[in-house]
Amino acid sequence: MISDIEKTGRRQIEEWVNRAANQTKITDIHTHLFSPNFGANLLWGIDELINYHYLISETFRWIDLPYDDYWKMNRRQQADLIWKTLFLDHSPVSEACRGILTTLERLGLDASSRDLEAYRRYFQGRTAEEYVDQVFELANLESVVMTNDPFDDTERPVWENDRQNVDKRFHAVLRLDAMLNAWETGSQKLRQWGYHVEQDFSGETEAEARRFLSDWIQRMDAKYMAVSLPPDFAFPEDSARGRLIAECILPVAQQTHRPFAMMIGVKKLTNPELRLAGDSVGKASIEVVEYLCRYYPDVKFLVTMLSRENQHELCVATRKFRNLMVFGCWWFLNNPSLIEEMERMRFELIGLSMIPQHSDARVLDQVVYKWDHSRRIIAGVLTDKYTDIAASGWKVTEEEIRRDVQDLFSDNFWDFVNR
Ligand code: HDL
Ligand code: ZN
Repeated sequence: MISDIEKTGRRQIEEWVNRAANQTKITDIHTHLFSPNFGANLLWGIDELINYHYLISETFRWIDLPYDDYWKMNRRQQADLIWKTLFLDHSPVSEACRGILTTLERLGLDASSRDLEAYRRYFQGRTAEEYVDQVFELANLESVVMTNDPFDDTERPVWENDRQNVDKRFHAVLRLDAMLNAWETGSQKLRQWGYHVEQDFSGETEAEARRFLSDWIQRMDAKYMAVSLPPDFAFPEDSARGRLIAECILPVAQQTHRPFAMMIGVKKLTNPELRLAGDSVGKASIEVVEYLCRYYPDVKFLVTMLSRENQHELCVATRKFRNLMVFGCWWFLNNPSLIEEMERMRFELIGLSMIPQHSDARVLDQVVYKWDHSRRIIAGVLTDKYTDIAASGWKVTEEEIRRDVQDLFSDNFWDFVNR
């Protein structure tokens, strides 16, 4: 039974929280989006939205088509198949399907028409540049943080020849999976680029790998270094990855004051036939996170874990280490039921000192739905939390709610990066 003060407080608090949650511009701290000057690397429009790898795996659950037959199709044919399977033959109730409907509606298109050709016509003749402006406005974004891979042959030339044209709303991150998780090929590429490294770590390998990291952090003005890691990630570890983290990543993170982001728990290519859609999840060790935060107190760690089973212990670890910043509801956790559970757990265990969400958007238009959905869920949980303290007589004000939401949606990240 809610008391009178709660009822009054609740309605007023809900109005304040919703206004703050909708009006506060977001820094989206992890995406796979690209500034338009990266060309085709920036995905946008209805056919890319429908071809999101989440929907590819969901489609294959319903069809017997050989995987290779799908991969031989062009994007339009692939989108037609996904649209028919997940939207027309079955109701689009999954979060990835629902997201497309939210985006269509926010773009002013008629989701009830189910007219894919009409949706395609909407995008004809558009340019990426002007669509970025429209989408940032719709999603109320301040900026996004990209995932930048110097080992990607289509991306590296832009950093070498056209970095002055990177849109200032797109911040860079030095993504290091191709170095840390594939040192044999990674070391070969570093050698090609003039870094004197050897796979067996002989000679000046460690110093040269550090030079590579420093060079690219500077070239990109990378806000942090990042890597995705398997469920069995261990540290310290007598492996190439263990040595690179210990002797290269951590020293450079300390020298540059750039955080090291660990995205832990991805099981790569559980079903390789699905390619990018084939990755899965596994519970990882929180002890590794605790060890790194404890023994490297001068390094800042951004951490997100993929398994639901890791979330509570990650919150507790975050309480223990001020150099640990938990962020987001990553990938298979980015669904309303789990976002709600995770944010409630975080607000109750660590208060407002965390980064509640990132979009992980791969297609520009996705930020519209990913943030619509998350703003609403986060606002709902925050309303409960403020109402709880108001019920005890605490004076909740709109000004302080706006301050707190600004921290959650942007300033906690920038304060951590710049600390
Ligand atoms: O490693 C990552 O950054 C993951 O987010 C993968 O890119 C994954 O494929 C993804 O898009 N998850 O949302
Ligand atoms: Zn990602």
